[in-house]
Amino acid sequence: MPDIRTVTTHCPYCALQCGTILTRERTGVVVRPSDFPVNQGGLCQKGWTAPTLLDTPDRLKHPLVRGNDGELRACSWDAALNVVAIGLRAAQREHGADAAAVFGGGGLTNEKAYLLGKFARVALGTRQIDYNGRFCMSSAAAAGSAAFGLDRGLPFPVTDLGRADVVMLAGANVAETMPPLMQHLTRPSLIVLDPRVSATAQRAALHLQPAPGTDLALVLGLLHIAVVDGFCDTGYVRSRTSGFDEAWKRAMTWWPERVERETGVPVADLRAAVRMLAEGERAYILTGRGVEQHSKGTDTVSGFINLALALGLPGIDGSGYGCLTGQGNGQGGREHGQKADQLPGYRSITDPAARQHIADQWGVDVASLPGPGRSAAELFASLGQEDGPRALLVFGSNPVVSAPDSQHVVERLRALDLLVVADFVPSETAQLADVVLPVTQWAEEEGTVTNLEGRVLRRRRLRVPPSHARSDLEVLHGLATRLGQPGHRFPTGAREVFEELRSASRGGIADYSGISYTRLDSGEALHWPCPRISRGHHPGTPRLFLDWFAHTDGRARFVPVEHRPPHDAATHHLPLWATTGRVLTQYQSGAQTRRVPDLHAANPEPFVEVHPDTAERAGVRDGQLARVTSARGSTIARVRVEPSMRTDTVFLPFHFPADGSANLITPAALDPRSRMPEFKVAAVRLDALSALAGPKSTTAGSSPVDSTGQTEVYG
Ligand SMILES: Nc1nc2c(c(=O)[nH]1)N[C@H]1C(S)=C(S)[C@@H](COP(=O)(O)OP(=O)(O)OC[C@H]3O[C@@H](n4cnc5c(=O)[nH]c(N)nc54)[C@H](O)[C@@H]3O)O[C@H]1N2
Ligand SMILES: Nc1nc2c(c(=O)[nH]1)N[C@H]1C(S)=C(S)[C@@H](COP(=O)(O)OP(=O)(O)OC[C@H]3O[C@@H](n4cnc5c(=O)[nH]c(N)nc54)[C@H](O)[C@@H]3O)O[C@H]1N2
Ligand code: SF4
Ligand SMILES: [Mo]
Repeated sequence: MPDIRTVTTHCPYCALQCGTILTRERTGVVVRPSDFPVNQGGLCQKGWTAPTLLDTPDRLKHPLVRGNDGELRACSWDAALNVVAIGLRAAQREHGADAAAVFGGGGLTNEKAYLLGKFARVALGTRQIDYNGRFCMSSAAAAGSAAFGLDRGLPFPVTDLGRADVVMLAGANVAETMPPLMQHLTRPSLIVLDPRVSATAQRAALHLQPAPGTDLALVLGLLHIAVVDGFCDTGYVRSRTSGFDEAWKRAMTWWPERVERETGVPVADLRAAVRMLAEGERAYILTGRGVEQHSKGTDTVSGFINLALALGLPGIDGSGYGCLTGQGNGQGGREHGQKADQLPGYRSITDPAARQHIADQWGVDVASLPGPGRSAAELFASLGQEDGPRALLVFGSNPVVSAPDSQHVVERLRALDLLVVADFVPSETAQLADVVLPVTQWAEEEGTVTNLEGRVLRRRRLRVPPSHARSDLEVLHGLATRLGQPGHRFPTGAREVFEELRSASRGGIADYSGISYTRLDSGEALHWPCPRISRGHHPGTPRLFLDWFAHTDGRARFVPVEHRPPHDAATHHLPLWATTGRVLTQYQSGAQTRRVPDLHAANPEPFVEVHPDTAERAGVRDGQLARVTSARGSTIARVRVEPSMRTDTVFLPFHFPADGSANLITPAALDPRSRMPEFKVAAVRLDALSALAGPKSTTAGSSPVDSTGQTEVYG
């Protein structure tokens, strides 16, 4: 394995995938930004400090197996993989194929995501595989597919935003979550929709500050104003869309004064937002988790797409709608088959032609391919239950901290016969595991990821991994062969896996068949779809929808949507809304960034942002510890009194574990179509910690329910 001095690669964290150059110096690995159009020489603090994690003192160095005494102990790879294979087979022998389950992540490379899906369907023959992207952009994906016939976060390059006159950021705090993106947002006027005066809202020309969970009413109101005030692009609607009348019927009753009452946003601001979007020559509407992570997230995104269609934005060069994908490979991670209902190439696992194509690719009988499994939250809720899995493999997620109603998730994980976690640090989930498998990190392996603009990028190896770490691909190979699979079916080389992936994706929605490591290594900017063609090379598709949308009639579809309240109701006992999100220096469950001293020092503990009047009413002071309690349980956080907060809303970051975890209070109420949990609204009470007695947290009311009581299949 070559040990190289310098490589050009990409940041291990978010979907922006800033370009970086890594160098091995005597002092360790050093990072600097590369000349990549997305970050244009910029990196956020997470990017600058990313190499620190490579040599973090508590990095996992040996496989660990839990002994009869309950202690995790180092052992050989052979021994650990044998324990896993025997445990998986025992569970399946006794309880059927679906007794083994797999949970993946949107941080995994395309190659890993692909091989993980193949491993679940072929080596385990289980239906039960899903991934943390279900918690991330599943609502936007479902709404995007319904409207446009395919789901690619941004159907245009990020650099297009720099030419815009106006950009609406609906529930996205990019100044903290994708800081280098702000370089592309200096020219356009920003309209920000956020219940908080976020770092991004501070840069906005217009900030709408709705109550959490009211965005659907808000956007129905914006559509209402657009139509009534004559801003609807009727020519575009007639020639490029279908379904306007039904969508308009719902928006008709959302007159501005009603919207103001529901959302708290003044009518004048609603009108100003529509006027700015309509009068800008080039305009974009972008959604983030703030509007998507709700039990009505899919409908809310449909509402924003309806507004964009009425204004004639999507599929026009210089304008559009997009969803800001979150994780490093949040886009590619949702295309290659680690979703419960999906086969590679963004194919549906229930489509007979898709099943046949993939079965042929994999050299297996089509009848052996399982059908769709449970979505993430439903999978967690079923673990160890009568009809649920008894064994779970986790690759690239830390659900003990990041899943909704997490206390209940911990109980379910504890009920398993076998929990296996592959990670490079002892995450909170790894600490619960029966077997922990130490894997290599981004700078120690090859692969590809697909960034938020659908551009496929090469991650490159800089250095040799620690001697006992194996790559996820090697782990899957080791397990598959122990489960009786021929070794060649589970290659360990990223390039080989990519060759298989591109062939499997051929003819699918996300077609990578024209992309190769050779083309990527020569510096080509390749956005999917990029099919293999008989003569020459397909150039890839940086801008989608310019001529057609991906439905068979080539039109985009309005989807009729109606507002509904959140799962929780505010009561005398739980009078406030809690919403959750991110801070600049911590990433996700914090498993990685809490181990980077410079990042952790900037935000070392859980906090809750509270308006001064709300704090006073609750009897809490700035800097004090407070307990935030919902119907699920309670969490402890330090009070930050913040005059710009709404008086009915508090905000907590979700990056912290144990009794400071925000997900102790979030509901596992699910969107009926995307199965997205309601991370962004919980009814809560705030109390000074000292004034409290009684149980630390409760776990009542825990099985996931969708907000409408429906159980239809998700998108
Ligand atoms: N620093 C940092 N950067 C990250 C990540 C990280 O963990 N840390 N994670 C990455 C990932 S995976 C993702 S998905 C992205 C997420 O990126 P964002 O979507 O920007 O992140 P959030 O902070 O979850 O939510 C954005 C904003 O939504 C607001 N919000 C809360 N409730 C509501 C509501 O009901 N309506 C509206 N309109 N707004 C609401 C919050 O106040 C918050 O400011 O970030 C990526 N980048
Ligand atoms: N309350 C609340 N909860 C939320 C959200 C919210 O806004 N509010 N946001 C949700 C969103 S958008 C997301 S994306 C999720 C994310 O939440 P998680 O799924 O928990 O994401 P991470 O913390 O990134 O966990 C990744 C884990 O995998 C490890 N890892 C990283 N790369 C690899 C790899 O290549 N291989 C292996 N084997 N392991 C790897 C890391 O060390 C880490 O332990 O959280 C969700 N939870
Ligand atoms: S913005 Fe995202 S990709 Fe860029 S340096 Fe920061 S974490 Fe890395
Ligand atoms: Mo995410």
